[in-house]
Amino acid sequence: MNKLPRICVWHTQGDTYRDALRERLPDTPIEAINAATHETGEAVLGAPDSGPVASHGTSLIADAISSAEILLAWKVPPRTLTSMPALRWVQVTGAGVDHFLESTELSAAVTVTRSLGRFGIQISEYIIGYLLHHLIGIDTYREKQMSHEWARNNRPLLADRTVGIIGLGSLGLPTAKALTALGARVLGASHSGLAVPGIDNVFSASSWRNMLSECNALVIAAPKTVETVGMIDQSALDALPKGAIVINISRGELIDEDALLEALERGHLGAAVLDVFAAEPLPEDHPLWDQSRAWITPHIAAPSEIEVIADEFTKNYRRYVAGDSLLNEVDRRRGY
Ligand code: OXD
Repeated sequence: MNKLPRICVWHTQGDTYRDALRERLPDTPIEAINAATHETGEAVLGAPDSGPVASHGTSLIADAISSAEILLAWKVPPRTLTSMPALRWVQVTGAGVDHFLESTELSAAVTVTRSLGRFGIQISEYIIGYLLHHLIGIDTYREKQMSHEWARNNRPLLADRTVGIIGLGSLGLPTAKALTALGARVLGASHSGLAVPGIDNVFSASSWRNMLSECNALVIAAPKTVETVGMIDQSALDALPKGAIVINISRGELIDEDALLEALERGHLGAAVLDVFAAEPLPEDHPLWDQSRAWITPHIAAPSEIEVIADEFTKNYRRYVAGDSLLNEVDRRRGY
């Protein structure tokens, strides 16, 4: 039998990923490198069974990297990819692949695939949870409960609201379907603007601003590309109706954060639900923390579930070995 292609896993939970893959691919050479953090990607532990880098891990890391044909990772620090001469395929453990596509170190010959995980379900639940929380007024009733107050407010329905979704891919589309099932009117924006069943109207990359004035809530679910960075600028925010809710589960860089803060401060926006930020972790002294209309979560809307990602990767690995086309391959030119 030909030698099976080597896999290198680079992740903060590298060992757990490696063990999950070894269960599924017992004959495959798999090395794991535990990165200290996702932010720096810096490695702290050696390859399997090697112990800390400080003792004898460094050369094992170098070996694992230089001989791997396949990389499973969320992100890697500078100079990793240039140390991988055998690399042919990167599977990203998340939905967004911007960290790799932005790297000038990624050779054009390397295929990039992304994971689908259960991100679509996770994102839909997150978005609908926050929308309902705001519409029902859960916090207000909780406060009234504390003071034993029987005070009834209006009870707006999601079914009477219009939600705009920017990005109708593996995250935006399931959300659109779930919202439609609850009776909300959904508008969407995608690069092509092609009609999608169940979505009232789909706008294109050149016409998406036309939908904003109708959106009681705006969900940002588009990938980070040269086209989308900074797209939610002050004029986009101003075009939303007063009191609208902005929800960002994509990448912080899609929104002009200063303009967002200003729109929250002057009460033009009713709320911003933010899972992602231009700088992560959000710096401790960032004004968004103390903005009462901002709802902040630490990039948890759609966590990668190791067992699910391991299943998905294994399926693709078998296709790779068989010479079949890979699932969820990214168009590197388009950026998603
Ligand atoms: C992803 C993410 O891209 O979690 O999967 O941000």
